Amino acid sequence: MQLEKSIIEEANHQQQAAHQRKYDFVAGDINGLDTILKKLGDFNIAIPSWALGTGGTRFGRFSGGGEPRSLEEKIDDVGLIQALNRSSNSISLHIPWDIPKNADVIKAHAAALGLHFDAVNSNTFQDQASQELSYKFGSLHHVDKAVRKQAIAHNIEVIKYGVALDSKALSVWLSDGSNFPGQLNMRGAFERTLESLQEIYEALPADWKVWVEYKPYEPNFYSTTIGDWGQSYLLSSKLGDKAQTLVDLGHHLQGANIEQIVSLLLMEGKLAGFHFNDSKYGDDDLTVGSINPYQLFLIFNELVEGMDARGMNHATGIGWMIDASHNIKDPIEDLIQSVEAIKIAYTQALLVDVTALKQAQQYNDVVFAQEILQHAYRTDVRPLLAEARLRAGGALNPLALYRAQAVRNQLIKERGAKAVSTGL
Ligand code: AFD
Ligand code: MN
Ligand code: MN
Repeated sequence: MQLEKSIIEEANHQQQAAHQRKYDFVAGDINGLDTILKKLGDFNIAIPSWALGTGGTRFGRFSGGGEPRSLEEKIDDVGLIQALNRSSNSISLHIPWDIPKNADVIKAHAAALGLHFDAVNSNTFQDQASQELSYKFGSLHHVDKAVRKQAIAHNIEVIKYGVALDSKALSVWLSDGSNFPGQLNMRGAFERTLESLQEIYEALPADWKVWVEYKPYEPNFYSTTIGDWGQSYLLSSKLGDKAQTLVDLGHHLQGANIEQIVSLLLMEGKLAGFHFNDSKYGDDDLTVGSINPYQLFLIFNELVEGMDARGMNHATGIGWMIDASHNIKDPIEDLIQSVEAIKIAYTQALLVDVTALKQAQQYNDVVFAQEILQHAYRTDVRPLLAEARLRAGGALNPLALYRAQAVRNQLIKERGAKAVSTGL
């Protein structure tokens, strides 16, 4: 299904007066309002193809119904999100969960909804029925060269799918690691991973990047071969300019200062981009901003400052993507909430008085430095987001409209209550 433009316009019309009041109240105090609205209009976050169905844990999966049954239907769901929020104009595919059989048809389908393709993701953390050798003991780091070769070939195949879709990056997340001390020679595992990645790197087209994701544990519980940003940075440095480090917010041990990691990677030109989500304990993959929105703001504060220092375009300078799992929420509603949370944090970071902050830092005025940051963080920027959406043709309140239109019920009618999408 698609949402007619007239439905969005009608809903906006009804909410216009209330919106205007809230907008005028906030906008009056904001310097450079037009620039901020323009930046908000440009800022899009990619939606992962594997997040449009219900997620699960090893204990179970509870489908909410109406899940997309095919890649086309996944694209349709991203189209719905984009029509509502005008901030989600691309989709990131996971291969082999979502193989585009006919790239031209898939591209045209997406383009009709105003969408294009973000990074493509390889999958060597599961065995596929058709595959000859097992990844039980790893893929790119495997002790057996034949397994490594198979995993390298898969990544090169994923690049080919991406080229056909006009993607520009390959995102690699490996579950390679060990479950018990002694199982693995750590240096050997790292060296083999580097060698394998070098072969994949050679296959990248000139205008492509490879994004190396890290994660401290799970599914392996003793060591992960690319376990933290240092290990990823080491690999991406050795590989070359086309390799960068991908930060998934859930892939840190508790208490890690992610904003500092991000700041330094950006300084070195090695920050590929983000997989956004939120977490309380580990790789929880919860809705962005649902647990620790202040941390998200502090990350964006470093990003805005760092990108400005390097003269980078905020919208296109690095990759912005959600990587979450919707175990109990309607995935579309969850994604709408996540995109909103990301853009709220981004807007608040844009409001930071950089000159005053620099001065406070210079004079070691710790109290004032905190005041400056928290003043921005405590500003209710939601009316600014709504205004930017309105100007872009989206809905003033995407979630309310999604519910008012009973979109999920319509999807259940179209696809069935038991439709299950591919993914984890
Ligand atoms: C993993 C990683 C990742 C990967 C995904 C699969 O975060 O990016 O593609 O899960 O669902 O934890
Ligand atoms: Mn991820
Ligand atoms: Mn993850």
